[in-house]
Amino acid sequence: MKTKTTTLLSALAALAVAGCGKAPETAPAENTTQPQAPAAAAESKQLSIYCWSEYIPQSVIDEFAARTGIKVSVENYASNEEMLAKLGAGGGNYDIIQPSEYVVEALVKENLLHPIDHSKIPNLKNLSPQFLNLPFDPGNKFSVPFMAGTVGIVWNTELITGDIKGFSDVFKPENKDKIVVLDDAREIVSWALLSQGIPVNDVSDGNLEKARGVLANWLPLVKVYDSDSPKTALLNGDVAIGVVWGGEGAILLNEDKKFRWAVPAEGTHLFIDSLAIPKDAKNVANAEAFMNFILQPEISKQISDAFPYTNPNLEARKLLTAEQLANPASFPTDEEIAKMETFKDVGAQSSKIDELVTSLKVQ
Ligand code: N2P
Repeated sequence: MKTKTTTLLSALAALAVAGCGKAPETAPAENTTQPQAPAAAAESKQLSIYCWSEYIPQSVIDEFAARTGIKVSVENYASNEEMLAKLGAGGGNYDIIQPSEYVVEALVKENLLHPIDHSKIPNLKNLSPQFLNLPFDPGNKFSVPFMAGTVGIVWNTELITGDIKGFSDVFKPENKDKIVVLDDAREIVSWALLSQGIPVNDVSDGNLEKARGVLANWLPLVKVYDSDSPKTALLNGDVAIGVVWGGEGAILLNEDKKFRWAVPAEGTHLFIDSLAIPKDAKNVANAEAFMNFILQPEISKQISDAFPYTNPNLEARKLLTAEQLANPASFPTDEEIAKMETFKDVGAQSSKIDELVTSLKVQ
């Protein structure tokens, strides 16, 4: 379990002060549309990636390194807030980060991202228009969609017998100490808001108080908080039901027929996680080469094979099996998606969201 000591807002403020005075040392751009061509990085053969855990397979990193001669270092985080805290503390010197939609929005507002040269990323054409040009980054000037996905409920039918439709079926007294949830304050608060019919971005003080009332009952029932690998507690029988990332649910469904998945009836989060380049990145051309690389259909398919989220790459989807495409935790239906919400940057309220969950977790 991770303890968050820095909120989204304070991390952004620290990042604005610490991070971005330096001019980026962009490698000279190579005028090529060849997806496998290395970046022309005469002075640098390095790429430093800071990404979510269990999201970019090592085989994909190794293949990029082998094809380009670029040495790649990878570090992982378990939440957007953890990533921002590290950047804000001056750690890293990363060339690529992997923020969710509301964090792209916040980083763009604070002028903390490097614009992306679309001429270096011809494989952008493979992406579904559904995931491009969204309000958090109009024109995708600063972000390239990596994976989308949802948060849903997965349960072990050998241990949970009743029908599960929504959050109210998970957080019931009889499920005490049988529940795993994501260790992510913004997610947890969104479930409580949705249970009250409140849209996930309406985080006024009054609505957060309503969420507090709900979570004061829910969180004492939770046994495990885990954003890295919530499937583990379900697989080893430590818990019976969870609210987890879609890709984690999809792996469980593939693993054992005893697991079942539901998109919460109250509504849920549709996340869009993108690749972005911090403003002070040293290896911009290499970062753009990596973005173009992962958008190749065969590479993107490898990512889906390992981490079965909602792949926004339509050419890659053509390479997936019917079974992969039919996994309800990987690919929600259009009808389900229509009921989901993306998160927006909520400014100063983000600290209150973190504090709310932290205070209830420690009780
Ligand atoms: C991958 C985590 C998914 C991130 N392990 C959800 N925003």
